[in-house]
Amino acid sequence: MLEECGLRLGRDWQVHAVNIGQGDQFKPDFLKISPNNRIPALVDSDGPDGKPISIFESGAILLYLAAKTGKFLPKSDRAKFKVLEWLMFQMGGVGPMLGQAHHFRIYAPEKIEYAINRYTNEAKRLYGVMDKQLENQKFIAGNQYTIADIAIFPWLRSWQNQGIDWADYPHLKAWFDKIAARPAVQRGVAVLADARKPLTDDKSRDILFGKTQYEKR
Ligand SMILES: N[C@@H](CCC(=O)N[C@@H](CS)C(=O)NCC(=O)O)C(=O)O
Repeated sequence: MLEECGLRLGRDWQVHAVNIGQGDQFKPDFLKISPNNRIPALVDSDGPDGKPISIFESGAILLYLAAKTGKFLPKSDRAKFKVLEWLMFQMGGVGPMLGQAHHFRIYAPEKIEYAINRYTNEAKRLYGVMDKQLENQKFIAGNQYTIADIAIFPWLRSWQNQGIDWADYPHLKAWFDKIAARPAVQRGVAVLADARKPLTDDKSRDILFGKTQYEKR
C-alpha cells in the first residue's frame, strides 16, 4: 500500500523486522503498538493531529493510509461501502481461514484429517466466491483497484500451502497475475523477503503455538 501510494522505502518509510519465530512480537515496546502481538503494525510520526499515531490490524492500516493519501478507497458512499464489504471479507474470512489452512496443513505437529479437510475446503470455497466476483469485473470490489484487492492479494501468494489448483479459478488467477505484475506490488513483496522462512522448527512452533503465545501479559 505504501509503495502503491507513491511512497518509497528508505525515502518515505522505514521497515522494522519483527521476527515472530523468535518472539519479537511479545516484546513490551512492540505490544505497545500492537497489543494483539501480530504483525503488521504501522507508526506514523505525522498523525492526523500532527502527533505520532500507531495502528495495528492490516485492514485498519489500509484504511488509515487510504484516508491519509486519498488513494485506493472511492469517495462515493456506494463504491466505498462495496470496498469495505470486501475488506471485511478478507479480515473475517480470507485471512483467518487461510491462516488455519496453513496451520493444519503445514505447521501442526500432527496431521489431523478433519481439520485439514475443513480448512482446505473452506479455502477452496473462498477462492470460489472471489472467482465468481471477478467473472464480470476487473477488481474485487468493482472496476477500480482498491484496498480490498491490496488486502486479499498477499494471502493468495501462498496458494500452494492451501491446497489450491489455479485451474479451478480462472478469473481469480487472471486478477492475481495482473496484481502480481504491478511494479509497486513487486517492490512491496520484495521487502524483507530474504528474512522470511517457514516457521516449522521446534523453537518457532513453541513460540507461536505453545505456552509463549498463551502467557498472560
Ligand atoms: N488480522 C491480522 C492478522 C495478522 C497476523 O495473523 N499476523 C501473524 C503473521 S501472518 C502474526 O503476527 N503472528 C504472530 C503470532 O501469532 O504471535 C491482520 O490482518 O493484521
